[in-house]
Amino acid sequence: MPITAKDKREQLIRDGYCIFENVLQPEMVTKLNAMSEWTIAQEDPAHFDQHRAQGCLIPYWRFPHPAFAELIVYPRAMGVLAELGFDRPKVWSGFVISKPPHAPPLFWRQDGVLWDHPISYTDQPQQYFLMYYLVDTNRRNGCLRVVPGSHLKRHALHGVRRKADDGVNNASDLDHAAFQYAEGEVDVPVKAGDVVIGDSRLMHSAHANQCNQRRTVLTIWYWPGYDELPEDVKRLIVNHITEREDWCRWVDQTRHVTGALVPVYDGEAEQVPWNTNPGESLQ
Ligand SMILES: O=C(O)CCC(=O)C(=O)O
Repeated sequence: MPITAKDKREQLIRDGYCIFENVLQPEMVTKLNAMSEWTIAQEDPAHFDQHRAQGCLIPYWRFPHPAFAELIVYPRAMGVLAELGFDRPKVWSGFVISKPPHAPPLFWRQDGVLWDHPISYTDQPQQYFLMYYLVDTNRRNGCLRVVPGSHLKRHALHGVRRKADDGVNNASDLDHAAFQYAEGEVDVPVKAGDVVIGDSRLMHSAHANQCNQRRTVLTIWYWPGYDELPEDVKRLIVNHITEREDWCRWVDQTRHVTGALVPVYDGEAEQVPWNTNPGESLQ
């Protein structure tokens, strides 16, 4: 597959993220805003207290809505992945993450799960997020922040220890190290309809929403070069879906739309252990 977006691909591999502008058409942004509001209205109030730092974190299969399935296969997004050289991506999870007005910042995090596998210490494309903000974002309403290059290089944030009930997820301890300024961080403001593509291992966070309007992002995980991944990684990817009844039900119900993007693995390999903490090989 020829790579036509060479500069962006280089940035994605080197810095861990890149942005494509105007990917969603305005009608799609309107439709997704309506879908997000509907989804948020279905959720249990306790969820929002537990996830105050994110606002909410609602997977697409929890309250299935056709607009989310449409977004997963959105032709212009698939076109962008193809420009980056990925014409056979597979999809994984995806979430509505929405900060209400006057909401706290997100804590620093990375979302790699393959740290037990040597592939995590290479620049081979693995797991990418596609993030669609549904309003224009800036520092005041909670834009994304990232530490460029932190997917490949150890940063002080990798040493920040987390415990259960440490006041981070529910943002009750904003003095925690996971909320502080990070060396090298940059803001990533975007317009509604742009897409931010990023490496799951990238350290990222978001500013507080100090405005009166909700700030929603839809994030979808893909495995852009699935066919090239090792067998034990493919096994982990597929197991993660098949272990969840609600996710499998969603796959069955939306197969006519998303079928080509659902990962399949029929081999004999055992899955690599799920590990979200980088080992010493990350220097
Ligand atoms: O809220 C955001 O801007 C990003 C959210 C996110 O990436 C996360 O919760 O992992």
